[in-house]
Amino acid sequence: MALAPLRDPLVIESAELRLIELPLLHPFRIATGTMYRKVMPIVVLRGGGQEGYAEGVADVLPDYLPETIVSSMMMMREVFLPQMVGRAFANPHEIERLFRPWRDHQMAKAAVEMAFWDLWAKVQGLPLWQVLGGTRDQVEVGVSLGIKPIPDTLDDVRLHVAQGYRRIKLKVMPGHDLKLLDAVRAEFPDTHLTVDANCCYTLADLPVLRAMDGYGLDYIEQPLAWNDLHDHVRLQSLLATPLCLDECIRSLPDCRKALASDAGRVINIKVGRLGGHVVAKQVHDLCLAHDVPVWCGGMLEAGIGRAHNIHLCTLEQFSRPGDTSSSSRYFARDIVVEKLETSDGLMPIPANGAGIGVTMDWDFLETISTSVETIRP
Ligand code: OSB
Ligand code: MG
Repeated sequence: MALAPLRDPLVIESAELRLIELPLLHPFRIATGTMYRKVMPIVVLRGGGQEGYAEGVADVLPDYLPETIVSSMMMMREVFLPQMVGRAFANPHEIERLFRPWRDHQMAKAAVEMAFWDLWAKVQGLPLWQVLGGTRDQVEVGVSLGIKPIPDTLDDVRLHVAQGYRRIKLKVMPGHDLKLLDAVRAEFPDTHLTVDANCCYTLADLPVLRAMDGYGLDYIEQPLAWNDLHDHVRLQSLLATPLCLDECIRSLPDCRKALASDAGRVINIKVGRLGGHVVAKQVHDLCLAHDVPVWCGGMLEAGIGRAHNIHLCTLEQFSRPGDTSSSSRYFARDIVVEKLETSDGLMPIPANGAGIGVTMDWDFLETISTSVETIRP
């Protein structure tokens, strides 16, 4: 990635760390639990006369990956932000290098690294997609539909197909899979369809997983354990449908090993899970070199995280529709002023100014903040 250094390194003058709570319009149920509201850290970095923003994507409980709101807030407050504030950085790679020795905590690293990208792009007066090296001006999106009774899911599929979404992803779990696929395929024989199991099957479920081969799915997302590439290798060898890895890919070496062992043939890139845009871009580049399709996953982000994701999707190898659908599907009111809405399954790149191209709705943010702290040199 050609990252022109600034003429003068960018000094991080201060950081603000907030926790906000945003109600979800509809509960979102996946195999591991149900989410009713989003609790999320917001990071603001100040320097060079600008502000850079990011959201953290950890959950309250360690139900997706081991990180939690508590652990990621602690790591940002005690470790990552104090290492940045008062110091100067020439580009985001220096942030990635600074945090690389510290094990795990990718979501906490990602939030501060992403805020730096936004700030760094703004100081240069450039949109984030351009400094990331993106090549498209709109991105194709699909939707991820949470677990509901089958008739309700059919209504959801009808609605989103009619809205032009380019792919429908159904959350599944043991006991809620083949009947659902029968019903959806009966009405939508040609729709791009995928399933996401969030790790809830094992190789003992092989008969069900084999049967999924019969539904013309684009891929099966993360059927097996979050830390088990080995079993995915075995499963992929027994299925015709490509496996897509989400939880299993938490670093560039994870992706290298997955591709080398054929543990999956599609990669879900989530910036938060990978520790930031630098690693997300490295995973993207590796997949590009191996001709493996990637797409951008989501964590029910509000407008700041969603805007970051949309900019990332402009990179060349994001050849499958992502989960970065309209903000109004999730929230009655978002934390940014601009509306992040799709039209015919296409999401425009936010472009209100440099960086992530959206404006924080500070008045609203204040009303939903449960804590605010400032980190100074
Ligand atoms: O596995 O992709 C996932 C949401 C929370 C945790 C994990 C996942 C998801 C989603 C939602 O699928 C995607 C979205 O943001 O709409
Ligand atoms: Mg997933």
